[in-house]
Amino acid sequence: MLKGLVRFALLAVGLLALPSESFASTAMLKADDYVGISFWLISMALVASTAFFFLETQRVAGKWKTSLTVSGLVTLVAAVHYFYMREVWVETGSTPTVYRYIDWLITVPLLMVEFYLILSAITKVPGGVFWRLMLGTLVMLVGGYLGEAGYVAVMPAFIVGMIGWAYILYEVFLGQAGKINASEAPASVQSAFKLMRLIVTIGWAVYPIGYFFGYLTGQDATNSEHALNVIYNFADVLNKIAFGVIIWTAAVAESDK
Ligand SMILES: *C/C=C(C)/C=C/C=C(C)/C=C/C1=C(C)CCCC1(C)C
Repeated sequence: MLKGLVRFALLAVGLLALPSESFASTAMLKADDYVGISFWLISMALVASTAFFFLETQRVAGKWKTSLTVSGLVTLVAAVHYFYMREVWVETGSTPTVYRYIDWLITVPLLMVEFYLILSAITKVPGGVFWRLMLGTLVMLVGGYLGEAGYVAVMPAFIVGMIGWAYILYEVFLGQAGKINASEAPASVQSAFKLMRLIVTIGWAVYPIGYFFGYLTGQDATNSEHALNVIYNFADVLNKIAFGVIIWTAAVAESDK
């Protein structure tokens, strides 16, 4: 079972390398294209993280394996999207909004599942917690997409997105998820939960900042697109890779007891 998992992880990572190979023949990354380079670097970091999280599932206690697997899925899904996003950027010089949002639509719910899983590893958690986190995620992302894709004016779309995010924050700080953590979780889970919460507050705040610099400063289009992509890319390192590492830390600490 474990050997199978490892083989799967290695195969997945190997397959991931393929699309970037075939793309390389059609577009070259220029040495001064720092946005393109950031797409490239993060693609590689995501691939490496995926291998790491999958392999480390062998090391932790059973109830933690799912959390680490989900972390690996987040970085796997993002890595594939990053290959495509880099391609769009290098070939056309424009923002890969559709790929970005498809990625978020898959990975943000998976990150929300992590909150649920990390609490479920230590106690029984009502399903409502999960569904409320999903609802907030959908409102946030649909709002943002409608604005970025030009279906709705950027400001009202931004406000709708902010409302969805605020709802998620409410749930993890003051709602049921927060309460369960405070009353029932052991110290190491509490500290992981608090760190994850901090990421959803401070780490996620980087995205609306990116949106602001991308659409709301009145700067010329090229500057705005560069800012938007660099800021979003930086945010993904924090919120996908660092988030997974935090879960890994809690899982290892709890498993070694
Ligand atoms: C791995 C990808 C992640 C964690 C993406 C998170 C995205 C957000 C937190 C986006 C938030 C936004 C707002 C809060 C306001 C409207 C614009 C968005 C969608 C950029």
